[in-house]
Amino acid sequence: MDLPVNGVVLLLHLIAFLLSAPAALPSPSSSAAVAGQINSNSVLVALLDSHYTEIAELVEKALLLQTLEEAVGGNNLTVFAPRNDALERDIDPDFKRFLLEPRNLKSLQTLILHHFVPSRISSHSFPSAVHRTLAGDEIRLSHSQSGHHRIDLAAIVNPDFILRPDGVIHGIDSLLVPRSVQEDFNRRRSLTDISISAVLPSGAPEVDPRTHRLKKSAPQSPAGSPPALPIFDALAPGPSLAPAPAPGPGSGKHWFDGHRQIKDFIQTLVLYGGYNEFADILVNLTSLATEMGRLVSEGYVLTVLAPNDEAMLKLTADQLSDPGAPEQIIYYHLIPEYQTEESMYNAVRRFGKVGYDTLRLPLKIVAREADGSVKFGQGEGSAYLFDPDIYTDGRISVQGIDTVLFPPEESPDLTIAAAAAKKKTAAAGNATVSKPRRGRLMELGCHVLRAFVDSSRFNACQLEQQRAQVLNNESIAG
Ligand SMILES: *[C@@H]1O[C@H](CO)[C@@H](O)[C@H](O)[C@H]1NC(C)=O
Ligand SMILES: *[C@@H]1O[C@H](CO)[C@@H](O)[C@H](O)[C@H]1NC(C)=O
Ligand SMILES: *[C@@H]1O[C@H](CO)[C@@H](O)[C@H](O)[C@H]1NC(C)=O
Ligand SMILES: CC(=O)N[C@H]1CO[C@H](CO)[C@@H](O)[C@@H]1O
Repeated sequence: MDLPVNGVVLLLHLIAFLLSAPAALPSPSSSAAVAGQINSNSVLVALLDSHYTEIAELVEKALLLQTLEEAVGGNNLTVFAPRNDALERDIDPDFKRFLLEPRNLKSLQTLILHHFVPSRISSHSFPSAVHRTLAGDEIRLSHSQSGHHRIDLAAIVNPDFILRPDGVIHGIDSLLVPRSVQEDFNRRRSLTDISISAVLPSGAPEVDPRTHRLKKSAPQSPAGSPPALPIFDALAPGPSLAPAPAPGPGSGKHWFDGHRQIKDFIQTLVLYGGYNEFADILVNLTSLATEMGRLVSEGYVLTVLAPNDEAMLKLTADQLSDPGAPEQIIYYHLIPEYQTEESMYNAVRRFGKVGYDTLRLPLKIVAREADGSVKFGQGEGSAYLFDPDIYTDGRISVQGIDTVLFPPEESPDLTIAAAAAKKKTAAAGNATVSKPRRGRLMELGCHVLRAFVDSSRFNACQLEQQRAQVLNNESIAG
């Protein structure tokens, strides 16, 4: 008799669950969640590193990182990020206090998820529409007379501010408060008058105190356009700056000499000390250095994980003998993003594991936190960030590491090969374990060093090379 009633109750519960917690549903195709790591190029990492620090902080306070990670694993995410002032100045202090009280965590979560849409809404697909947010309710995109697009009551002041393969961030000028949160707040205040608004009224024109003129809102920039600032003014930005898009063939405005930049950083490595082997390889592989220079000239950014000399000396001849092997090794150490020690450390601390793309496509380097530092790679072959920020100029960042990294599927063979080679040399006498290879590297390195750096360094290189040969001959003789 009461069986059907139970069925209905169950169904209602199910519906309520589906409506209230779409974000919590694990997506079967959630690649990021399955792999247990988030891509460093993810829109989520970009948000946390962006200048939208207030909303980023609230995402963490609301304990939503995992929910959002899962959401971005299965779908693109569109983030409507309120500018910091919207959460600092333009918000009722009582409302902010309410949000930060632990017992109101649910309201805070709903508020934050209300700014995320689980699909990609680029500015070119802005026509008026209603979108369902991760909080389960709806927001309305519309067009205002002033030319701004609006999302509910907020103006979209920075459309396409950050574009990533898995999502997009639009900057908006005020907080989006879902009705349910507004009601929770009013209930808490024991006010029945719904008309009290959590967000202070806006609309009073802002006056710039220096010029005594009205402040103009930021000009709208079309999708994919380069940063408004000239490139020289934009130098030394933080990691939040999105890389400038590459100009099409022939359209490159070469304001910026990437080749000079590459030379600078190689010289910095040499002066820094302990990274000569790596510098030498880069110098020898002129095509590689040229390619890096070209990329940087065209607005791309690079992070170089430079293994120190000690690590490079552990490489065996076998590992370097295949044609193209040195290039493959170097390409695996180049990340096409601008990352500093701080940005990488923050990312691994927040997400546990972060996957960085390398120029050796499609291979990635996995980083995680270990001992208060960043550790790259897995198991035996993992490397610590050893000398942070050796060179950082906003486009190229060089981070010293203490082991040469190999992709996971390669490393077992290589470690076996390395172990075999080690045994061989140990049997032959262990004084010169790695010298033969050093001679080889130096041989590679000296050739083009002259072209890139200076001749005194070239001579030193040749001397070093002869010494290595002597040792090499001795070890073969012994
Ligand atoms: C995200 O959007 C991009 C561009 O539309 C698309 O190529 C990509 O497959 C989407 N990713 C997911 C997980 O849907
Ligand atoms: C290897 O080096 C160790 C210490 O440096 C030494 O004790 C050992 O005798 C050496 N073995 C050979 C085969 O030379
Ligand atoms: C080392 O041996 C090679 C041939 O094996 C020889 O050409 C070279 O001159 C030798 N170098 C030194 C410094 O003895
Ligand atoms: C990749 C590359 O250009 N390697 C060169 C490094 O220098 C040696 C010695 O001059 C050349 O033989 C290699 O071709």
